[in-house]
Amino acid sequence: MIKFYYSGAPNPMKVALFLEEAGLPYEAMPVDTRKGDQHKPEFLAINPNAKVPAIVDGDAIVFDSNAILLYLGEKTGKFMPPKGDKARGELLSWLMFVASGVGPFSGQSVHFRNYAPEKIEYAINRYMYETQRHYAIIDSRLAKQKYMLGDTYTIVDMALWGWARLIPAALGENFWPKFPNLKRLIDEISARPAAARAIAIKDKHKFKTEFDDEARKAMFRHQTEKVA
Ligand SMILES: N[C@@H](CCC(=O)N[C@@H](CS)C(=O)NCC(=O)O)C(=O)O
Repeated sequence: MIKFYYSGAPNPMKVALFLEEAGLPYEAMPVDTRKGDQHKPEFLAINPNAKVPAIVDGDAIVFDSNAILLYLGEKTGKFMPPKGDKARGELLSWLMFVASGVGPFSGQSVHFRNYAPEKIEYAINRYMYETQRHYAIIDSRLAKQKYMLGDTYTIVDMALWGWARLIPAALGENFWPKFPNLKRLIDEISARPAAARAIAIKDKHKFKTEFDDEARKAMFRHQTEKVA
């Protein structure tokens, strides 16, 4: 059975959505990143990058949310676009666009808006600018088609859902009306029973909720180690 190392954060939730949508049997393995579980040797042996999600599937170890989606999509044949070079090209392009653009910029935007000890206007503006620029590209694509790859709900939509449902944290409450087509897709996915089950996984485990010094030390290690 697949072991799914996770927390309730956006990247693990993409994988939780796939596992629930596909009906794959899995064992949820909590990694409490606010307590520093991600730095324990037993987890580093699975993901040397000390982040969730990761999966162990027999002798295969896969980390990084979008890599896991691709691995599971290829393994099961589910939530993948129709076969063919054109569809494969689109799949890889948009999956990497979400992996290298939407995710990191949204994450940094959330960080500088909500967690950085000082409000640095330059950083906030840069990350908000890039985040909304990425979502605007997606929104105009979704004005012309139902899902990211056309008529079929795929792993790219799941990857997008992980971060886009947190647009209020990354950009602010007043940004949703700027992306009506993206909102339509995220609302549709969030209304799926599998999404509700994915979000509820974390209720089976006791995760730390306070964001205190211990959490800051575990998740923002740059605050205690100067490299510049
Ligand atoms: N590129 C990775 C990023 C993973 C990542 O940043 N995970 C966050 C949760 S969304 C995490 O583990 N944070 C804990 C930490 O940074 O210590 C992916 O897509 O899986």
